[in-house]
Amino acid sequence: MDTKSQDPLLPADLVDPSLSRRGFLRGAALAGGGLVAVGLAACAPTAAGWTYGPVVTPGAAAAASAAATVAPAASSSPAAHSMAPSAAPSAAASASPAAGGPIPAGWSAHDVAAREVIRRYLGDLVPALKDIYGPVAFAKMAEILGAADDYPQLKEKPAFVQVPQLFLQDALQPLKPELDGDTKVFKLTIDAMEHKIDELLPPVAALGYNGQWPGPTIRVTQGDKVRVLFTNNLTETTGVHFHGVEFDDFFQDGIPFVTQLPITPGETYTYEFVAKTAGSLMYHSHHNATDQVGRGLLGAFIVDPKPEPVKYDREYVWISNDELGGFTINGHGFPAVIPVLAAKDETVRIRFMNEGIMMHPWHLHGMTMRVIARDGHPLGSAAFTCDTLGVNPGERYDVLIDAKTPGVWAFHCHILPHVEGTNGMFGMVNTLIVVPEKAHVDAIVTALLA
Ligand SMILES: [Cu+2]
Repeated sequence: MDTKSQDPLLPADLVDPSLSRRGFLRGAALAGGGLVAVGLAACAPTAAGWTYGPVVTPGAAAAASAAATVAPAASSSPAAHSMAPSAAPSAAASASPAAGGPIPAGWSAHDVAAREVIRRYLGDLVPALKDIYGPVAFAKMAEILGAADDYPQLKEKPAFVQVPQLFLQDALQPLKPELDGDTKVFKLTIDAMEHKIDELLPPVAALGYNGQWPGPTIRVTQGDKVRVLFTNNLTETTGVHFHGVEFDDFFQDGIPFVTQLPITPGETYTYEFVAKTAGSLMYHSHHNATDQVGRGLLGAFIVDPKPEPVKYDREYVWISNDELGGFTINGHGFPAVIPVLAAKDETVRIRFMNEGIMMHPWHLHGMTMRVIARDGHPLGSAAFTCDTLGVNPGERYDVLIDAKTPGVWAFHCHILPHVEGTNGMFGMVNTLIVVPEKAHVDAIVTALLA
């Protein structure tokens, strides 16, 4: 298995497999520039007067004083249990005029908080955008962000870099197997852990494979013999199901009291099967799953067909969840979500996987998605093009995006209470950032690592 070719965000020539944490930074840096445009052009809440109306106070001075006391979205939200964790921090932490400069006339606390989210998202990447997008576009971005205020986040790393779980990139990179003859052997632990959805929020009591949410990607080639050992470090029992696999032996299916006894605390349990089914699959708990999957026991299982018929330049695994921690993409809520980046004329493959309990319609601005596979199975002549793709719980969809138009493009769930609230954007928001040249990617990375 060539790990160099499997980084989800970067072309092979940029990946040093020995530097996965640095790889995370690279991945994060890639798309960092994009959020400016999200705040501006794509998802700016211009008339949030319905369910999540801004905390309106007349006049700039009043808005300024209200900013620090804006009520958490949970208090007014029908999805309160899920919204609160992602929505609260922008107002609670730093959306104050003292931290961000004067409040423009006509703004409410909502505007202050919404801008704060984008400021946190871009962090100290902002200066690097000048060389990427050119002076004219950069000037617009700087004006929109209020860069002249010299706000504190201009000197801080972007939110998605600050999340302590720097395992995120590791999670998106495949786990390296050991070889036992011609069998690929993966060893994982099942752990209780503290997990930060967003660096400004207190950690949640989560569960993870190898201490990660999502767990590390397990990736093999169609036809491989696969053995996966799970050591249960929890104080409760569990079971692991490989979702989408066509098993020869139903006792490998991972369902306690149907195909096996539960895996007890301290026990190491082995699953073994041939990866007959190619495509985007998953693995997750299938025991007390409402709680265990909702708390993070989930991961991607990718089986590459041999040969791979689909050509693409970059790849991204996109696992959604909507229970503990609110609305998340790969275990984090916006602005702590790593963007998707591509250079112009590249093709990006996204593997949507829904590990939550509700459907999420993923909507890409500015370009379309070519849907090529459902639940790992190629659609062939039934492939279709769309800009909004509903992904139900348990489903996986593979899409190709031709990054033909440079810019920053919002890419988000279109159930609006999952993405925008009183405190600005949160949760299931991401961006596709198309830069003019591959070299621009390196420029952002260099700025981020500096
Ligand atoms: Cu959604």
